Amino acid sequence: MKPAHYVNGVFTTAGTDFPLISPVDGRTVGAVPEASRETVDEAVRAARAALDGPWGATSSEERCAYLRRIADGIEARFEEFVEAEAADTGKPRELAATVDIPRAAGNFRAYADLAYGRPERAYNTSVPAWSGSGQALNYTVRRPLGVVAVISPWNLPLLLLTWKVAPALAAGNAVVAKPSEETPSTATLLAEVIDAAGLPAGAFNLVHGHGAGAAGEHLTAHPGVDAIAFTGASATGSAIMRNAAAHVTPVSFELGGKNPALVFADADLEEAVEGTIRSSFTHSGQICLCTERVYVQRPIFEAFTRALAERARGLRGYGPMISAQHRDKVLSYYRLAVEEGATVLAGGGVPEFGDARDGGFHVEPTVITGLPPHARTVREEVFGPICHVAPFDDEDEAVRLANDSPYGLAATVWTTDLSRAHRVAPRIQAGIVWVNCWNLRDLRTPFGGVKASGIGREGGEYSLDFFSEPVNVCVKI
Ligand code: NAD
Ligand code: 6OD
Repeated sequence: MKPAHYVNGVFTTAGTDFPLISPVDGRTVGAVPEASRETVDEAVRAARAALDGPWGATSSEERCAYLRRIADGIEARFEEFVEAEAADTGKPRELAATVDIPRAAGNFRAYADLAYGRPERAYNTSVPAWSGSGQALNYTVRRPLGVVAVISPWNLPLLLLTWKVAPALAAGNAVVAKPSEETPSTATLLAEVIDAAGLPAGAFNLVHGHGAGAAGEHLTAHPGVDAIAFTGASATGSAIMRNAAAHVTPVSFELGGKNPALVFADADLEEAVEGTIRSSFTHSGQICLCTERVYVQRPIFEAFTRALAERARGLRGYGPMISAQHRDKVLSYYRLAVEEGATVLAGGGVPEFGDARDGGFHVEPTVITGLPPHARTVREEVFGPICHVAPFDDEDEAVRLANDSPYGLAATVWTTDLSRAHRVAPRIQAGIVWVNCWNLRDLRTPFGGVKASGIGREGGEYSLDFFSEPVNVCVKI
């Protein structure tokens, strides 16, 4: 299947092709059309027309029914989605089959449930004598923002695309989506599912292409776009914000992280080690929620670090970095860590397979220690399978180290002391704190980050709020 744009209900491969490269073995496996400025314009015009046409006239019930049909459509083509996601990202098939694709369908179901019958507030208000006395009724309705641009990254391509598309559609917006240039396939399948679900033309549009100076920038700088929902790197967020400023376009940003794990001496050691292996190395560290800084209370520092490094050395079946460029960036941090004085306890290099995978973009799961808090490797997001382990003495120091970061997305706390968990969690400057678990998701909860990790919250009502505008109606009765 060749990735295609989907504009105004029509699939098109207009534009110059760029190669689609398999991260598993480095081979070119396809071609992707780069959307021109004209194609982006056309998509934005189609979205506007949909709002002025049948899509704009749909009721909340009708939109929720569409969302459920889309979820059914994803599930009906489950295997195709799994294959495409695993091929584009190189992630283990099992990960795509247990996380990415079920969550993509789950996003549509969750927002169908949340948007349907969403309560609206009403207030009885006394009318002052100068306005005629009596009562008034104030009630608040929410209306869609209009044309919403959705820009998503390559690490969880369909999960993160649908995480925004589902609530945007549920709230009645028309969407123009641009997935990452590295991972166009499941977005194209999604467009096919949406087409088959019978959404009015223009309600959902898809354009492929690059970011800076290309389709992504054309879209987010477009005067016809009423809001931008973006997931990706913090530096890209800044660039998008500069363009959005020209039209005061509202943004919701889910950005980078340098997430800490705090392991207290009273933690269940095995559980904390296994949990940190998962939080640092799932999808080879290419999840924004992954742990890259591990702080361990001194009495268990040696035992924890030894066990973590041993488990990391034994990891098998992990996937590659998404691209040669990203592999080179991750390896440059492996080298920088050593230059900065780190001791490498596990990994640090490139695995050898003796087969076609040697042409791919694999790096070893890596555990390092011995760096000061100001080292670049401890402060900058690597977005690969690496974590730095450092000791701490008490709770205050643990919190101070966790917060000593330009980022603030997620944190994990490992302790069997419930009081400590409740004391520490709210002191951590992050949008999400997991205690004795990691990446346990409930789609109704707020999701997002502080500092350089984002602007706003998505998830549940938070997404529906972002993708709609409250309008208060005051009726004198
Ligand atoms: P990226 O910022 O390079 O790209 C993300 C998307 O933005 C892509 O679709 C890209 O084409 C587009 N883009 C790039 N430059 C643009 C520009 N100037 N204008 C408009 N669009 C532009 O990110 P990536 O490399 O795809 O993903 C990795 C990054 O994403 C990491 O920093 C990671 O932490 C972050 N991330 C954050 C979350 C979260 O929920 N907070 C989730 C996943 C990934
Ligand atoms: O689980 C989610 O809803 C979510 N937004 C995950 C983000 C992961 C980042 O890579």
